[in-house]
Order: sequence, then C-alpha cells, then structure tokens
Amino acid sequence: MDPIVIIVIAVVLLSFSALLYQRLAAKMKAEAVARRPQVAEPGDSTTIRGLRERLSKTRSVLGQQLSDLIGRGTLDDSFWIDLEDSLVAADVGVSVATEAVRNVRSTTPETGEEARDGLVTHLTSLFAGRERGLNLGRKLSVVLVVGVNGSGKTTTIAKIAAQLGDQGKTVVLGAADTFRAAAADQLKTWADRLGIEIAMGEEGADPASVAFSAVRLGQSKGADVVIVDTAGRLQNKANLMNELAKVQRVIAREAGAVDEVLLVIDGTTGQNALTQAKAFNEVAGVTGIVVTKLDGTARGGVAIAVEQQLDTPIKYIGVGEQVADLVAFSPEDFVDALIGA
Ligand SMILES: Nc1nc2c(ncn2[C@@H]2O[C@H](COP(=O)(O)OP(=O)(O)O)[C@@H](O)[C@H]2O)c(=O)[nH]1
Ligand SMILES: [Mg+2]
Repeated sequence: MDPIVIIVIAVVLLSFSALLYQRLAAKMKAEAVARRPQVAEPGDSTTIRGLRERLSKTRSVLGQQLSDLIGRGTLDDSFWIDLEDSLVAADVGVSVATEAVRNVRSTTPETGEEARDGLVTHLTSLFAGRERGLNLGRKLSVVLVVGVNGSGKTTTIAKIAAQLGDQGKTVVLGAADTFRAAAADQLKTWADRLGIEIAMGEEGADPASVAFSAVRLGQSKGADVVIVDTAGRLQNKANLMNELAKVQRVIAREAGAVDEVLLVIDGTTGQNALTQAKAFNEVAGVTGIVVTKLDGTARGGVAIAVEQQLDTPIKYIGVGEQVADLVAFSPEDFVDALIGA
C-alpha cells in the first residue's frame, strides 16, 4: 500500500480515538462534578453552595452590593466609598472596612473583578495563622461553653456532641446552667435524642457541683470529651466571674485542665456581640469562638470584627437550628460565601 494512504488512515484513526477519549473524559468529569456534594445537595451547609445559601442575607448586602459596584465599570472614588459603606453595613467594623479598602486600593486594581479578588485575599488574610480545631488531645478532654443567655450555647453543644459522636468519640454532657430548670431540660432533651449521658443538678444548684459530676461521669464512662453548659447572666459581672472561676477551678482539679473555653456569640446582634464577647473574654479566658445564627442576619461580617478584636479563633459557625447546622469555620469558605464571584 502507498505509504501516504497508510499515514492518512493512521491520522484519521488517531484523531477519531482522540475525539472518543475527549468525549469520555468530559462525561466522566461531568459525572464526578455531579457526585460532588456542593452540587448534589444545595441545602447542605457543609458545602460551599450550601454555605452561600445559609449566609445569603449577609451576601445580599456585601456580595450583591459588590457585584452592583463592579457592574458600574469604573473604579472611581465613589466605588471605593460605596465599597467601604457596604463593608460597614455588614458589620465588619469601621477600622476593618477602612483598612480593607485602603489595602485593596493600594494594589491599583484595573477592573472590578481584580478589586473583588483583592478584597477576598485581604479579608481571608485577616483570619490567617490561627488553630481552629478543638483542643481535644487528652484522654478526657473538657470543653466549657460560655456566653449570654439565648446566644445558642445549648444548641451548639448538641451540635458539637453530634459531630464528635460521628467521629467515634464518646461524649458526656454537664448541665451546669442551673439557673432555670428549663435550661437543663433542654440539654437533657438533646442528650436523649443523641443517646448520650448527661450530669444534671437541681434548679439553683451550684454549677461547679454539676461540672464536678459531669467530669466524674465522663471518667466512669471512659468518655473522650465532657462538654459543660453554663448560664450566661452577664447582668452581674462579678457573680458571673466568681461562678465561672469556680467551675473552672473544679474542672481543673478533677480533670487536670479545662481544655477549651468556647464562647458562643449571637451573630444577629452585630457589633453588640463584640461588647459581650469582650466581657466574657475578660472573665473566662476564652480559647475559641462560635458565632451562631449567621443564617438569620445581614450582619455576618461581625465574625471578622470579633476574631480581630479578641485575637481568638472562630472555631465554628452556626447556620441554622438543626443539629447538622454547625460548620467548622473555614476563612476561605466564609469569605467566599460572603463576596466570592
Ligand atoms: N437560626 C439559628 N438559630 C439558632 C442557631 N443556634 C441557636 N439557635 C436558636 O437560638 C435559640 C437560643 O438557643 P439556645 O441554645 O437555647 O441558647 P442558650 O440560652 O445560649 O443556651 C434557640 O431557639 C435555638 O434554636 C443558629 O445557628 N441559627
Ligand atoms: Mg442554654
């Protein structure tokens, strides 16, 4: 056969198989994307898309505003002023907003998209370098949960207990919010639902004695983690300070240490959350923060302000009332959910 014909046949065969291969690869890629949870489960808060949905109220202030600004097409003075205003409206705090705009502007972006990318990078960098996992290295680790009444402590404890349970850890709860009987009952209901043990006291009992019982219960059950709920009566700071100090002393004596003091703050209260957070930080030596109810607020930027001002890592965010609605805090995902393209 003429070598030219052989070459032509070979080329045709080769291109045909390359085409087939491309088709097949595209199909496999499409299937893999479809399997990925962020596409398959739009409401799931653990996925990027789900998180965007949960944070949509804040995104509608920040992300939408930014898109509108970018749509104007020019990066003039009013662009930067309006950008700063929308950051302030989302409660990131005036100093963070001013610094963010100054920083991004100094890189002289040429397009709105470049400005957006710069803002994403800058805001994400504010969260850099902090350890966000719970400190649960010991045989029986103790987590103390503090925060004002209604901030979401009890619900957050249930959510954390459920997650730890999923990781194969045995959790025991302590209902040291003895101020109202209903508070302990609420935790008991969660414990029953999750099938975990709980130490409780009478209404008005000494919270430290309940914390003590919880540690003992944890020891006797060979548990991995004890999580202790507390009352959050910030009205009387001296009392609260004494009460929390005593709880911490008792835990430290019985269990060796308090491994983690989680401060739960209500994200819907915006800048007020900051004032609360500072007060608790002073009395309790907070090691990690949980910002709750970010699904119900347009002021979710407060998470940025809180971590900055307390210099303490946000470890989780609460994005709903269900037990699955607690997300390990990821700065990249959070900033993306607020302003990502
Ligand atoms: N939407 C929403 N509601 C929450 C979240 N966390 C807690 N809550 C609700 O906030 C209310 C107070 O929560 P609770 O755990 O009792 O607060 P505590 O007084 O600090 O123990 C309850 O109705 C919870 O269902 C959250 O992340 N999102
Ligand atoms: Mg409670």
